[in-house]
Amino acid sequence: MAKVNAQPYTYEFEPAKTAVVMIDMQRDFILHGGFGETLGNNVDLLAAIVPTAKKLLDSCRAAGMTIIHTKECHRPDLADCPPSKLTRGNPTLRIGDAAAMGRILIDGEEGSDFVPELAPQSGDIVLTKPGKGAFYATPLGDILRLKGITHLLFGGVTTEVCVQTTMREANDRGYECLLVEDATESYFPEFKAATIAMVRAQGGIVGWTAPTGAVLAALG
Ligand code: TIU
Repeated sequence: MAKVNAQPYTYEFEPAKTAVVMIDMQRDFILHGGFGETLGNNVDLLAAIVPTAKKLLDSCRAAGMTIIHTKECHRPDLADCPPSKLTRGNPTLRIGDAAAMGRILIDGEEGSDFVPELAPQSGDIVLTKPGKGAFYATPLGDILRLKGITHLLFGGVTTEVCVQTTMREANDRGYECLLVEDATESYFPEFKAATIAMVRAQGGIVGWTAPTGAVLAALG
């Protein structure tokens, strides 16, 4: 049993029953010219966590843990994109529009792919998702059940949108969840800090939080 020095108290997990869920480390959110930038965000903040996310994935993969990567993206015909998502706000480009890395957030386009440093490795599981949460309209729940997974470690972007939404979905489904503090990032540092605080408040109402170093120390 691995024991992580976490907040609000020690998080224990069996590597064989634990998956790392790396959320949406896609070029469209992290690199210039993608969806994140069209929403008016400074994407450079997100690129800074790539080496840490890679260290977490590489170490957990070496420990025999299940690795799951998610991608927020849509069908080329946009049939799985709610009109509300397509039209909300005032972005310079909308989902499906042609941009520097292909059509914005469309499956198969360069921009919807992962940043090269975090490309999935042999044995990793890749899921596409049309929503912010990774359980909605995906086989994630079935995959975790079939693999006997009970514990989930979360990283990726953005902390308060797709990561927090998925972590809350998982918590309500009975998974023991830990947010890896330095393997997740937001366009808004104050929203990241607030998410970490609210996850572990009230005795861990959504789960635990810990830095990558504490997870790696627990794996030995
Ligand atoms: N993956 C994810 O968080 N999608 C978003 O749209 N996030 C924003 O913060 N916009």
